Amino acid sequence: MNRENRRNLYDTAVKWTKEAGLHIREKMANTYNVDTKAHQHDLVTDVDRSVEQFFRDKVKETYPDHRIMGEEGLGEDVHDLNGTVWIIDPIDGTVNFVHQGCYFAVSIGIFHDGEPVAGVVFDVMSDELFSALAGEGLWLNEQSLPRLAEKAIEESLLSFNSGWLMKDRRLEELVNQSRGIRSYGAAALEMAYVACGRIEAYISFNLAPWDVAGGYVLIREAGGTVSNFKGNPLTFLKKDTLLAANANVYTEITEILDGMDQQN
Ligand code: 2AM
Ligand code: CA
Ligand code: CA
Ligand code: CA
Repeated sequence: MNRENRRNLYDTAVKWTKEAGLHIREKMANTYNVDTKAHQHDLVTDVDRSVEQFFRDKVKETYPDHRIMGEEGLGEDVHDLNGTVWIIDPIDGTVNFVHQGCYFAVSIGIFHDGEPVAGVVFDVMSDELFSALAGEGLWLNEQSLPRLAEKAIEESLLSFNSGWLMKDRRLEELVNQSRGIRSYGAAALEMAYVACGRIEAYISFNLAPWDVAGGYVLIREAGGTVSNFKGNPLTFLKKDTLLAANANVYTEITEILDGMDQQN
């Protein structure tokens, strides 16, 4: 894909994501249906489905040869990243959306033959749109963002949810050594915050490709590091663990976690 096509694809993804944001605001003004999925932490609404449908219709109409992998399953069953693939989370942070009416995002990651092209994460209620065009830069709304500066863990804010702390006590050491822990309940937003330097790392034990695809493109463009807990690159084809961080904080975190492993 040439540079002009990549730029056009990025511009289109940003435009549609803004439209999706307006659509969500309209839907929020009315009642919508909420269902539980796998367990009580896991909700889905009519709005999640209609936003995914919106992207599916737009992509199919404009780029019939592109494929879509979306959380709500309205796209294709995608088992490889050949050609152009849109990885879509129509609403990331559905529990926040339902309970708080804020702190949720639309997340889009576009890949071509496995390489990132564009990432868009839109915090609809705060009107913050984080976007990246691979190799060309990273923006918060119209403002270009710099690459991340080096930070020590002592001056870093980290983000993970409390359930993970109960599951893996090694995280206690990160609580001790960092400046503080935050937990926002929306993976795509937390990755966007790593990319713009509001927090230095985001950790999760179980995320799907649509949770991480948009944020991955942002963090990569910011010069941060993203992998699973084993240090392997994400495949965007299955659920996985995630360590997404400012590059040198990433190294410090892996040293702390590996050091704890050796003590056990
Ligand atoms: P979602 O809102 O799109 O489902 C919550 O801590 C974060 O984890 C959200 O980004 C949420 O995305 C994601 N997540 C991934 N799998 C989940 C699950 N099974 N239940 C709840 N949240 C999940
Ligand atoms: Ca969900
Ligand atoms: Ca999600
Ligand atoms: Ca979702």
